Amino acid sequence: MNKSTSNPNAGFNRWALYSIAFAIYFAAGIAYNWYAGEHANPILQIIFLPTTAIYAINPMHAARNDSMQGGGVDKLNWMIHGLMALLFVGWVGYFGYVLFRFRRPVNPVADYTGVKSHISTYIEGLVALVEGVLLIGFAIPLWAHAVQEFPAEKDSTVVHVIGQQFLWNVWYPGPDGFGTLDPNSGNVALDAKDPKSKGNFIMKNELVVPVGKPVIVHLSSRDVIHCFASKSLRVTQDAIPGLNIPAWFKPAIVGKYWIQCAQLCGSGHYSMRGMINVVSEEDYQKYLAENSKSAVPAGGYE
Ligand SMILES: [Cu+2]
Repeated sequence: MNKSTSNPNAGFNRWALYSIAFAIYFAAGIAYNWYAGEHANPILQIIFLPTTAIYAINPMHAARNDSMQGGGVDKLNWMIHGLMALLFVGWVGYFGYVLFRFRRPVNPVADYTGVKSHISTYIEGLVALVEGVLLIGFAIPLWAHAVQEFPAEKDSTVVHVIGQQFLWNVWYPGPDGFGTLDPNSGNVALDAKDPKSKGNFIMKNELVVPVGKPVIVHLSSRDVIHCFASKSLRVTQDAIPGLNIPAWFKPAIVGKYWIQCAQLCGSGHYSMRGMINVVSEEDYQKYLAENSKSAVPAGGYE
């Protein structure tokens, strides 16, 4: 037997030393990340990984919600993170307690009876209950609102967005609505033979919409699965070849927002970014008028 195991206090002292060292490291990490903010050095951020992770999920750094329909997503996100934080503190706290309480120097012989209390079962039941409330009471209604409670097309800006390796084609309707696409074209192009294509136009990586009005985006893809995601506008929906999947959002603030493809879709995935330009109704009408003029001429090309 060496000296440390014969002394019942030796284990505790070592453990206390580790705890103090970790507390200092943790505090230094918090201080560093707080101080450095967005200019933090990546190597130091890795060295201070536990606190960097906490700093990274800081809601102050999450994309600001600039949509009118996205508040529920944020609320649900908060509740789920709150529950997870509670479980994290509970589990880690209990883990630390067990390490200390059952340390070797004071428990040289194992206890083969174990715990008789049922409290852990009750706690598990309670956690499952809270998770059930989050799922049935909040998550499912939120999803139903996003995918079933669509705003009326007549009150909305309606466009088609077609993903393609590695860009977004945005198809705007003309005065008679949407025409047809040319199936023989190697690109996403309008079929000028269809009279309804008159005034339609297709822009690349640019979606201009008026503020304060719902936008319905009919999503599809001409090659692989892409995903139309704009974090600040709280909209994310896959674009799948052969399907027309509508998604909607309601921009609240004039500004520019990224559309980032959120499905790994090939070697150029990283560069598959478009821009949603939220403008005033007046500017939107100007934009439509300007681009319809240079669009498919009346009567087609025949
Ligand atoms: Cu993509």
